[in-house]
Amino acid sequence: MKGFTTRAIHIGEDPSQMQYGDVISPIHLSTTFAKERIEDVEKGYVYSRTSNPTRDRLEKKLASLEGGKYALAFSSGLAAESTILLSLLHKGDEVIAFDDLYGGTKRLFNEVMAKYGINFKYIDMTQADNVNNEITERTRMIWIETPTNPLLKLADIRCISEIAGHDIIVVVDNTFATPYFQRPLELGADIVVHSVTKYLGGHSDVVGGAVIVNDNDLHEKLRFHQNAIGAILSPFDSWLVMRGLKTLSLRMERHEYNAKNIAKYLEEHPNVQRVYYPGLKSHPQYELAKTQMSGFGGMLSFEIKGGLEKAKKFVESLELFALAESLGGVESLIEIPAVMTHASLSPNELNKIGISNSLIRVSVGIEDLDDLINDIETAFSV
Ligand code: P1T
Repeated sequence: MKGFTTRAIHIGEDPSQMQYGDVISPIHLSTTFAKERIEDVEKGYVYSRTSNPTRDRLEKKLASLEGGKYALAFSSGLAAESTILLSLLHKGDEVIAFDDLYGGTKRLFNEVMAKYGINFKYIDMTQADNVNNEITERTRMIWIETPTNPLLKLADIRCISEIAGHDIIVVVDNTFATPYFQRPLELGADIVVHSVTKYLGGHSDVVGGAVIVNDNDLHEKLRFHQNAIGAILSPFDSWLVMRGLKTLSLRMERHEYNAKNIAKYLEEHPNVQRVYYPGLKSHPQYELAKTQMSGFGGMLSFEIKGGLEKAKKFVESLELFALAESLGGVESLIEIPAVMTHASLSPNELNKIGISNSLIRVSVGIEDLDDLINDIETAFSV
């Protein structure tokens, strides 16, 4: 098999398959595809919700990068998540989920899916044994984010997949690590889900989601529901993600280099209480990070001394780090989860998970490291 970057560039872009020998695949905007006579067998495409040549090519690229057989592209990460849940769960089923998850994922679980009789149990998955203790005869799915958003906790994918066995579906949200640094299917997970909006798109210009699987039966169910529910990625957005993926490996190397250095810098800073980054030796799961991931990624969080007021002042004083939700673009972003990305959680829940008012989350971009550190240094002194 060819290397990761070669596949990221070439899969789905074969000039010999293109009408004019295009080196990059064109955008197929047609919503429908004609045939000559009623009884003609279609040329593979009928209607673009069901399948579309541009989306197909993106799906092939995504499958290859995650080491999966099949990928499906959706209009957002949450659309991908909703389709997984609606395809595979029934009333009365139970999902065991990591207690530290993107706030919007928890909102989908608690405020949408719970209405249809699906039960969600949240646990600390940093200890795989905790999963074992929670499994009942109603458990159908285990939902993992690793590293988590926003506390960068890890779950041991291999160990939890072994605990789950054949009957419980293990889903891993691989948004933070990306397939460049972590491939959950190779570690035994059944389904990988992504917010493509983040590193895979990589340029903060497309909202999208993806699901990747190996199993034929799971794929059939998901493919049916992708069409039946209809939350698909548009041809133009599919094309943008294909373009973004070609530089994923280069971007991730630089994101990681910058994040590692900023994490070390923050760890030494007198205004900082604590830094959360899986690539720091002080991270409680540093050893797991080294074996499960081939790199530590570009996301980090830290507690600033001085509470919410100081946190607000700091994030508002930065020049290069945009004060914004989302992550994974080439530009650096910063936010306060308790009042932004995770504001849909109650103060009680935030407290229980360990998301304080002075927690700041950073999506470290690929700018010049010195400029980023100078910007942080200036904001600390304001
Ligand atoms: O925003 P959307 O493309 O629908 O993806 C949802 C989602 C799923 N999983 C993870 C780990 C995520 O971080 C997200 C979206 N997160 C943000 C918008 C954020 O700022 O954290």
